[in-house]
Amino acid sequence: MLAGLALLLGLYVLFYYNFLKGTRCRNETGLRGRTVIITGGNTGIGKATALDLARRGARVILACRNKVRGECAAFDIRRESGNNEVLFMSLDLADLNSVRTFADTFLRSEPRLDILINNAGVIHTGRSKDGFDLTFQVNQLSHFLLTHLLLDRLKRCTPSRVLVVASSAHLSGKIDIQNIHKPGESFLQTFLSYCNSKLANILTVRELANRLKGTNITCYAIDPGFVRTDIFQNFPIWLKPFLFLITWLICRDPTDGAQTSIYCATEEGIEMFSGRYFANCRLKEPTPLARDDAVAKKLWEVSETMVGLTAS
Ligand SMILES: NC(=O)c1ccc[n+]([C@@H]2O[C@H](COP(=O)([O-])OP(=O)(O)OC[C@H]3O[C@@H](n4cnc5c(N)ncnc54)[C@H](OP(=O)(O)O)[C@@H]3O)[C@@H](O)[C@H]2O)c1
Ligand SMILES: *[C@@H]1O[C@H](CO)[C@@H](O)[C@H](O)[C@H]1NC(C)=O
Ligand SMILES: CC(=O)N[C@H]1CO[C@H](CO)[C@@H](O)[C@@H]1O
Repeated sequence: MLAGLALLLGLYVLFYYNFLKGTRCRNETGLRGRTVIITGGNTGIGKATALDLARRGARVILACRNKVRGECAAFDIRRESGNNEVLFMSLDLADLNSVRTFADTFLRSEPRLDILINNAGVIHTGRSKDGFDLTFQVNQLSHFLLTHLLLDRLKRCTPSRVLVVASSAHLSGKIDIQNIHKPGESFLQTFLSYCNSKLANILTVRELANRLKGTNITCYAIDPGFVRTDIFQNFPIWLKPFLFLITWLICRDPTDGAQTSIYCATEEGIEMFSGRYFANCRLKEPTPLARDDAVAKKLWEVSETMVGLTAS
């Protein structure tokens, strides 16, 4: 009995280190003089990413919705990295006006932007200030607008990069242009909306890369793996025991979950893979749907209309 348990534990440890923990970004690229924006940088994968980039000497802007949580995280990261250039700026992705205000404030106060990391994400039922499905707006639409508003600054600071933290949840996503933005009511609808938003993230990166050909701005979509973070906090209570088990058995910690973001932000020589999807610090093929250029283009156009960049 005891020997059996020990064997199981041993197998689990082997399995964890070989398959679940993921790959470390081994690069030592320094980022002194570079400015990074990371949305949702106050916790989870975003905070772990921000800490690593701060250690490399970057000036790091944590774009977060909550001032207290944002300032606390900036304080932690300054202390742990020894880098004083880590600061909070207010950004609520559930409100397109807040996205515009953030971009204005940033562009007026910061001369550079080298790396934009669209990291924040939620799985939350409800409707945004602008009337869209909350999950879809936070994860996709607001980041789409944010990227658009900051593009000129990225152009002035080439070579520069845009990263979008997507997910393997895109496997269950679909792009139904007529309905994708409509608020869902049940948890299941919200979960599917999350999957759709992550598929939309990958398609947006694909289309962005096409539009940015020849500019020396490159972009990458990222699958961080299963990571132990607050993202599951809005799941229904009856799912919590199951989730608890899953998170402790198969999830990596946020530092391990941040490695592919760090890789795509710092690795030299990946520019030719602009527009592609990365997992475990390597290229990965997403589903065929996520590689459909016609859908990517259509989604881009409707996203422009939804965020008010073109008249409908
Ligand atoms: N964890 C996983 O297993 C997993 C797997 C695949 C992909 N991902 C992706 O990884 C990214 C980071 O997620 P995480 O796992 O680190 O989750 P997390 O710990 O819940 O962090 C999410 C971040 O997004 C922020 N955020 C939420 N709503 C926002 C809004 N309206 N405006 C601005 N910021 C907002 C949160 O701010 P508050 O602290 O104020 O809530 C938090 O900083 C997400 O895009 C997620 O989809 C995660
Ligand atoms: C892009 O970078 C290359 C190599 O540094 C440079 O030769 C080229 O002029 C740049 N192109 C633009 C549009 O900045
Ligand atoms: C420490 C380390 O592994 N650095 C690597 C960073 O990336 C470059 C280019 O891919 C490699 O040549 C370095 O060895």
